[in-house]
Amino acid sequence: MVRPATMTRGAAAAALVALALVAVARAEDPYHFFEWKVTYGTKTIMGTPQKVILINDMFPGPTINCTSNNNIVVNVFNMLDQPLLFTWHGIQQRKNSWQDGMPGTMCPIAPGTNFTYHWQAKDQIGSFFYFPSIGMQRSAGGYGLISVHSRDLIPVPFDTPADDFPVLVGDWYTKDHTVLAKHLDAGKSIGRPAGLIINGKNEKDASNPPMYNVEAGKTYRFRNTYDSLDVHVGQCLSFLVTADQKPADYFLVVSTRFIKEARRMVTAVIRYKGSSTPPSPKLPEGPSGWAWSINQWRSFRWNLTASAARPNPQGSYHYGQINITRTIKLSTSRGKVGGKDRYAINGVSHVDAETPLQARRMAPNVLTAEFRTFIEVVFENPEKSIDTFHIDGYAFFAAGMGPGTWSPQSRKTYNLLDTVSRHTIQVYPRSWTAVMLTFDNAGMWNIRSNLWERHYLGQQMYISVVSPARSLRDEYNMPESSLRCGKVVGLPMPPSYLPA
Ligand SMILES: [Cu+2]
Repeated sequence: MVRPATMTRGAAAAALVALALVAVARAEDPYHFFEWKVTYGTKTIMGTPQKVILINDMFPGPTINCTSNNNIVVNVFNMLDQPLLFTWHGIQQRKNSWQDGMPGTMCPIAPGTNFTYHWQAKDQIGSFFYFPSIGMQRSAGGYGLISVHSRDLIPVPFDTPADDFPVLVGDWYTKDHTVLAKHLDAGKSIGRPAGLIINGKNEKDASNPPMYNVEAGKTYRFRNTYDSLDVHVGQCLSFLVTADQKPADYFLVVSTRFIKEARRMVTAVIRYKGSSTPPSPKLPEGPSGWAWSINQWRSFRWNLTASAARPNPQGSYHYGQINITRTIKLSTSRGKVGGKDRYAINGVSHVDAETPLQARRMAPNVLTAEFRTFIEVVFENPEKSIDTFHIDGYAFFAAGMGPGTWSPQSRKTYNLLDTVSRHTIQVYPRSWTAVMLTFDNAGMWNIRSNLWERHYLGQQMYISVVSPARSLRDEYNMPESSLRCGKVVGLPMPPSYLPA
């Protein structure tokens, strides 16, 4: 390819855009095929052998490594003794909630059967993860990283890192996931986890051999899902680390924050090439207090001057200039039903139905949003502990956070210029968080607490976004291969959408 030497930066960008359009017109985006055998296995993660969920004998499961717009095909063989679904946390599933893998959107894959997911990482870059969405299976593993790289043609505002490291952090319970579910069903708490793990490993195993190997002077990208840089439960971040210290071994430390009990902590070793110096056993003090955390959140801003790929969930970066057509307040609560703990949103504690809501379209625990309206969603958390919320199918702009209850006056404190768009947001104790988004992705989408105990006990709901045009431009048809369950068994497929 000839590249004129005198081209200005702007012209080069224009030329690249033209090239990209040609490429799209010529060929379908590349496909990646995966075959996953999901089984139980025995692993010793916190000292005692226990039953874990493995994918192709691995925990964490295989990484899905792809590039924006790639098509992903995953044939899942469920060899567990329970129904199974995978959800792709943070993947927006444009027009395609049929593949979102929550019990309200899909029928489960029955034990001993298989199902093939088809989805596209449409217009997204970043780190995401998948996990089994039914019951408490997530606590037994079955999760893994989804790494969506930016296309070569689209610039990012940093040099290509020397390497890319996953940091998948999770709570770990030594009890079986079915036992945890039984505890919750009986109205008991599952208590605090036994500890934290990084990439499926406890501290000892994450250090020997070292988990991350670096060379002095180089910069590395860490793909992180969970809590460290104050990454809240269910959040994903990737961050750059320059190996600018004296070549030696160092600890990467992950510790919990904002829980009453003693901190849970896990470390992994980062080894500089050629190092023979063990890591210093003296770990740095972590930050403390809410204010630090909120301030750090405020410091996450878009670099509005960088020419770079960025999520564009609204078809406009100027989210602060769009008129809000509706405010949806979602207040969480905790209460007893039949003497047992339940969690709720706006007083409704969600229970999964035998038939996905997708098939029924309307149910009392489903909110309806008008297609393409720009909506402000306010999460209120009156509890004493922090919560985090995720909206499937979307990324949103977290415009504001504050103490107490939200009022229209609270809008004066919003960042309407350069907050980052994300799929999961924290709500501090006795506080609110307001997010803004255009409901332009038709389908049935789960809104959930990422605290899985609360999620299991009803702190989740669905939002139904229907395109009145009934056009394939707005939503794909229900795939012929969709599993059927409950009330829709034997019924014909819903009427097809028509080409635009
Ligand atoms: Cu999601």
